[in-house]
Amino acid sequence: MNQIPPRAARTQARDILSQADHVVVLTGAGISAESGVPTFRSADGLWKTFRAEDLATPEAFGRDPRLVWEWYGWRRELIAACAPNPGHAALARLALKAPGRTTLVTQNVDGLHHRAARAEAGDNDPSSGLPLELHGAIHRDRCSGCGRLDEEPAPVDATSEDTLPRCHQCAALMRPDVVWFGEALDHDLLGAAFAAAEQADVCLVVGTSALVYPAASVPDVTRSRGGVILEINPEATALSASAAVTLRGPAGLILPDIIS
Ligand code: BJW
Ligand code: ZN
Repeated sequence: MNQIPPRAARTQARDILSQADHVVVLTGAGISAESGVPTFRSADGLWKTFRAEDLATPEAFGRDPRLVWEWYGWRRELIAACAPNPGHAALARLALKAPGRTTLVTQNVDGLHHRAARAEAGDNDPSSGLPLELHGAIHRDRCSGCGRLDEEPAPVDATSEDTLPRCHQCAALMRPDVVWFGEALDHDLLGAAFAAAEQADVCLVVGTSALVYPAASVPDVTRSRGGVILEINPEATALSASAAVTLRGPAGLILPDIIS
């Protein structure tokens, strides 16, 4: 895990990033691995122990909302105990230093990019460092009936179906505000991500297996418009063959090195 790619590749990545007019960054679970948040498909990933069909689909929630809430309650607690790492901080600096030049797009629901942007911005406006969260945010509740959001829900009691949170507007069950398999991503967020990918000369892809669509199309959009893909991942992925530069190693070590 502590491998760091050769100096020449890091220099090349630094040059590509500094010469770009527009950069789109796509992150996945791997950027938060060094913060202690489990990935999904790595050797010790969540999908090695848990079945996505039982926990991360609307059908699973319809069948057994208590089980789904129990799992999300456990993950909320785990994530609440984690903090952004130097990789999140470096990306936040990249996005904050020239507003409008860099767009952060994440598949992660852990909120760590947000926290890093606020920390790096200090007393300044953090908004250009905030990511488009394509798969939602695990700390928020959303009504499964009327869609009402609750930004600061109370901890969920998943001891029985009767104790699960319900909407105070329409009485339907509340659910985590995340995107499950088979559900559409937010139309405006996805549109903004693809628009940034079309405009970008560089798509920096960090810590994703690039297997889940439509998010995995973001780098392809940049490449189809003549831009290049720069990948940071300790493992080869579905995207590696299309990347102009691949830096094999942990994001928390590599990103601070290539982003000044
Ligand atoms: C490190 C590291 C370190 C480790 N540093 N790196 C086209 C083709 C085939 C299928 C489809 C298709 N289009 C749609 C589909 C179906 C499906 C899909 O993509 N399935 C494939 C898996 C086969 N997609 C969907 O269902 C999506 N919806 C949709 O398409 O809707 C259509 C529709 C339209 C209109 C009406 C209705 C429907 C929704 C997908 C939602 C995904 N949701 C999840 C759960 C989110 C909530 C939660 O967290 O509980 O999102 S699944 C999970 O996978 C999560 C992630 O965001 C997502 C991606 O995972 P990610 O981030 O890539 O993580 P890993 O674990 O896979 O990879 C980690 C990487 O990090 C590894 O490569 C490591 O090596 C690396 N790494 N340490 C850097 N230190
Ligand atoms: Zn409601």
